[in-house]
Amino acid sequence: MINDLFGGIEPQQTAQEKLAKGAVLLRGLALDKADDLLTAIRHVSSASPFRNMVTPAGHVMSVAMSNCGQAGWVTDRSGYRYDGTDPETGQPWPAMPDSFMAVATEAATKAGYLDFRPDACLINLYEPGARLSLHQDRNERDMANPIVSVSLGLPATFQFGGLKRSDPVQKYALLHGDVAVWGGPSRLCYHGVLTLKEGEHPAVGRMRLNLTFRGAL
Ligand code: MD3
Ligand code: FE
Repeated sequence: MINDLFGGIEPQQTAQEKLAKGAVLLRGLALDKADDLLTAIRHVSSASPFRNMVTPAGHVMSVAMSNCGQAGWVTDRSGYRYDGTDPETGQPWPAMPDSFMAVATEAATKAGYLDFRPDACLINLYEPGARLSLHQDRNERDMANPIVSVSLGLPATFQFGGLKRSDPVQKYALLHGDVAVWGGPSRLCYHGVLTLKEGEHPAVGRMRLNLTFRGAL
């Protein structure tokens, strides 16, 4: 019976939701990898601790950040850029953990980006009250690379707009284990995260963590 090859047990399949041209949401793709990713985040942040960076306008960001890979995203009074050195430690950023690279390439492949090899991963830590205002990611050299994002911990409301800041935004809930891939025509779309609500996640605690994988160099 061709319709019952798996005896009624379907192979693991994550829902694939198209958000826009080039943007795909893979609900729960990282659920079974979350414990490994959390262990790797602890490892990275023990070498390059989370810190609240300062924007060029002089505002302290409410989101705390760290990075791993060949380059990390940094901001200070002189601007936004990628840097091979962590300015807080004076050392190279920690290497990209294998579990990070594996989830990034799996997601990109599922979304149709077959040879994405990220060289940078920005790790965002949100505590209740933290937010990320509407922005574009435009510090990466080659916009042909997608960005892969992995959400862990408390749920957040994500805003996704158009190519102009004033374009209307759609809102999506991003939950523990959700993975999204942003490329092609959506690569330069404005996006942001609304103020994180109070809560306690069973595996992650009172926070949200987000990994964004980038081809920066
Ligand atoms: C859409 N992070 O670090 S991930 C960022 O949840 C950032 O921490 C958010 O925006 C977070 O820059 C959102 C989802 C995301 C990331 C990059 C995008 C959406 C994107 C690039 C283009 C379009
Ligand atoms: Fe962004």
